[in-house]
Amino acid sequence: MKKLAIIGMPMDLGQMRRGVDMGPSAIRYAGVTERLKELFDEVHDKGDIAVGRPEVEVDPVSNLRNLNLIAEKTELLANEVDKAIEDKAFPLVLGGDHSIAIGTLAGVAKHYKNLGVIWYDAHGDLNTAETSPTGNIHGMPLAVSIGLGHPLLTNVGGYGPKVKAENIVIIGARSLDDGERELIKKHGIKVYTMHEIDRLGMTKVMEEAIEYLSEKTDGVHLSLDLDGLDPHDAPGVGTPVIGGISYRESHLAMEMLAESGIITSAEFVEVNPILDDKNKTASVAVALMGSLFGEKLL
Ligand code: HAR
Ligand code: MN
Ligand code: MN
Ligand code: MN
Repeated sequence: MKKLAIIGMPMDLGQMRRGVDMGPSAIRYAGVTERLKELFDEVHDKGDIAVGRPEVEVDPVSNLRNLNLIAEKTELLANEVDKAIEDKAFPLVLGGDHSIAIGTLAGVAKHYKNLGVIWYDAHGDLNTAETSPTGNIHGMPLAVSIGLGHPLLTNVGGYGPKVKAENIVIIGARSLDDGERELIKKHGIKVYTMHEIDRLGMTKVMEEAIEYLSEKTDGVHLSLDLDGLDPHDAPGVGTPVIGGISYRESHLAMEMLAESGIITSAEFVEVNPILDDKNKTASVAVALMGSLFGEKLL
């Protein structure tokens, strides 16, 4: 019995470009439910988490923009994700900027002793208030997941850390801040930058990543930031970085994950329809979800 729970997280508080809160609508408009209905016995769209339209918090001292709001809203997401898993459904979260991963992981990780994470992204999202050049929390969720950052964020869900650094694989990185580089070295986080993807090819990268994670984890969360793709293929994102992963390579990566059977939860984030070209990025997200869940060409 394969059951899918789709959860929308319309939150844009983790960065400063408005519009990414419309990501879940754009992905639904691109036909997510219809597409995935073919691949599951049951697909339930749980609607959106009630983020509302809160006034943005201004706290010039902390270098953590919207800290309290993000802690509060991601807690709501964590509860919904937790419920989906208890209901034996695969949780698929639609973002929203990447700060929503704080909530997704809080809901997922309590169900696994040794959760693995694939972080498909141009960025490391490993900043803390001390290292962040922007104060934007969407640049911090992976650090938060390993217990680094403000306690209001690391304790979402009432526990932490969520993930061990050695259970993380970052794929597609090409824009890392100095503090993030240091942290990657210090914690031995496995990273396939664009250099390794060019050099080894996506097939080898995914084979290695899958082998690395399946040896030691009891579940793997895929956190896919659409800016991991090249802006030519995914233009509707707030922080595009040229030289990214192609649409085809991304399909291949998703198909290999489908074949491996290791993925137990997923989120697709940073889709901003205001910055997009005729909903292209949302459509790309839906096509990749198709491959992730086992869609075949023939
Ligand atoms: N590293 C930069 C920062 O911390 C930019 C982060 C951009 N993040 C995302 N998520 N779009 O990957 O602000
Ligand atoms: Mn990201
Ligand atoms: Mn990113
Ligand atoms: Mn395909």
